[in-house]
Amino acid sequence: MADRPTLERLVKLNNVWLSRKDVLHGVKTYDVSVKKIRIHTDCGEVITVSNSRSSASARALRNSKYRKVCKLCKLSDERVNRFVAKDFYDPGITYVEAPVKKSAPKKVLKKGQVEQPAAAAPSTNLAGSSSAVVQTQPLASVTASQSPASATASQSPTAKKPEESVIVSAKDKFSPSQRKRLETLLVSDEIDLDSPDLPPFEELEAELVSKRKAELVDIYENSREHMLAKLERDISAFLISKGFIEIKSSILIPEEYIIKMGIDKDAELSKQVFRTDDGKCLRPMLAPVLYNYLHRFDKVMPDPLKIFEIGPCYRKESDGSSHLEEFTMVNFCQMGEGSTRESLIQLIDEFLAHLGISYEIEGDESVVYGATVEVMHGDLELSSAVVGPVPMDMDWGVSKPWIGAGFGLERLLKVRHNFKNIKRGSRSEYYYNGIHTNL
Ligand code: ATP
Ligand code: 9VF
Repeated sequence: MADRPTLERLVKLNNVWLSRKDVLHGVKTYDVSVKKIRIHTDCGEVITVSNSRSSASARALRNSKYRKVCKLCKLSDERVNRFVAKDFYDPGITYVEAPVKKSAPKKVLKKGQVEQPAAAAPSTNLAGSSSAVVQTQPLASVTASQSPASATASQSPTAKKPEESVIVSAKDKFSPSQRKRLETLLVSDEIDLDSPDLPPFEELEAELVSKRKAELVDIYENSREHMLAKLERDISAFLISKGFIEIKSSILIPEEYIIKMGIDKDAELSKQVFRTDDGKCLRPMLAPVLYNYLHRFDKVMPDPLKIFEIGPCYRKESDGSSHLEEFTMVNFCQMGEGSTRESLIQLIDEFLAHLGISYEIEGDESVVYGATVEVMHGDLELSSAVVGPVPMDMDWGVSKPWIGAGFGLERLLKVRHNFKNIKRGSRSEYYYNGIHTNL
């Protein structure tokens, strides 16, 4: 048995199209992409819809019910009759109707529209401690210019009683989805969404959208730099000025490097590694290849040897606001003379002073290195730093004292820009320099 005919097949065989208002059009041409079908009707309309068997358009075409025929399309009776006769099934193939899904229909959200929660809770909360008096809107004043979301909000049980004053808790002023949209539009904590003095959702949303658009245009007209790329360039220039040589190595590394770093199969970090099927993995850290460089360049360069690399690292993570699965690490290390704890701390101090980021130093234990120097900003770990030698050096052919530190660049951006979530400064299609791109 075959599945129902695709939308493309329905269009191809009948050469007609049913509009949302059940008006029957003639199809002049159509183009098909991986997911969509774009129909050019005989009357000159262009419609793009999902090329799915289960879409409303496909169902409508299968049901062959039309309300009227488009006059401009000048459809022949033969085309209309063929459509009504349901002549789109291939003889010899038995088609099945897939069971209708019980789940709620997918909501299509328009630009700027915010999805309402399933049970649109009224915003009344008489028990609320920080409360504001809100004048509810009479239904008649819901204008066409309001977004469907705001219209729905106005028709909530609270709004049904016209011109009535109710006490609304500041915390409940916005529905969960409205709050989510506003949080997305805020870059840091520039506005307290629990403040009682805020304007209504649609006003605040419009205000924030225009502010964020202006900021993006400003970037486009002036700096045109991505904050993550710029930070990488700044750090690179700083370390080069301090005598470190820049390395760029492969992001795909042999899986055995993980074991060689003392991370055995049962260790938490081992489970976080993204493996490919040819004995390689996406590097979760820069240290293995830096070890190889220390070993090789020690035979070439004068002592002390100072190297660094900046680049993407990958780890399977579950904790959201400070962890990314794809992040950028800088790892700098020095081997040979002067590689002491004091010089490590001095270097970290100069590095963070250069970036304008405050920090505290703490001690910790790591599976890889044993004792580490943790560089913290409040509760957030900015870096793990180590004073070698460590026993593992033997496996990498390294025999001199060393110091090294690894910093996550997105964590540095999070602190510098006071982002609530680390994603704002990461590689992303959703945020540009901390600004949401869906405006
Ligand atoms: P945490 O304990 O916070 O998960 P970690 O001790 O596993 O970090 P290290 O292996 O020491 O991290 O990596 C050095 C630095 O790289 C960290 O201090 C942090 O700045 C950054 N880093 C590590 N993992 C991530 C991640 N998943 N997302 C963003 N940055 C990360
Ligand atoms: C400290 C962070 C082993 C001599 C080439 C350099 C360091 C930084 C550790 C990183 C890691 N280590 N996430 O080593 O600088 O490796 O766990 Si080296």
